[in-house]
Amino acid sequence: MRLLILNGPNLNMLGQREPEIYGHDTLADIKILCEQEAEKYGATIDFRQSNHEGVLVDWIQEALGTVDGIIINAAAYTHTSVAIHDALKLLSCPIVEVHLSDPHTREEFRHKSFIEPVAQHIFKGLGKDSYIAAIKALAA
Ligand code: CA2
Repeated sequence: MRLLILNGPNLNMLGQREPEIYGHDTLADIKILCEQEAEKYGATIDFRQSNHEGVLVDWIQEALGTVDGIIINAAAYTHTSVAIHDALKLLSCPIVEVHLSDPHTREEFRHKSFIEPVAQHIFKGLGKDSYIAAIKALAA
């Protein structure tokens, strides 16, 4: 099983600000945890981050027919990106939306998700465990 894990803007800064919301782990820490979890299921992961919407769209398009599942934390693009929504819609593999925090308990502008309509599962508010839950869900 090949899993693509995509991370959106500013997540490369994790662990440096707002630990009360996002925790103390860096994205590199989360990548290692994901690799360890994936190994339990014999899965391989390709873990990426970009601050650029078009790059995320390119990566989603490249995933067409080459991966068995996508886990995506689109960060702020979750709430704005029709382009990422449309790209994800092209895929036939399962899509899992993840968030470290629970956007629904935060500012109103975070309540709308353009990923939600195309996702089979959503894990949010669990910190890094949202990613682990997503890997488990895809492995199951
Ligand atoms: O909770 C999540 O995972 C979010 O996707 C994180 C996004 C936010 O826009 C979404 O509403 C919810 C923000 C990522 C910002 O990353 C930071 C990294 C370091 C320090 C502070 C924020």
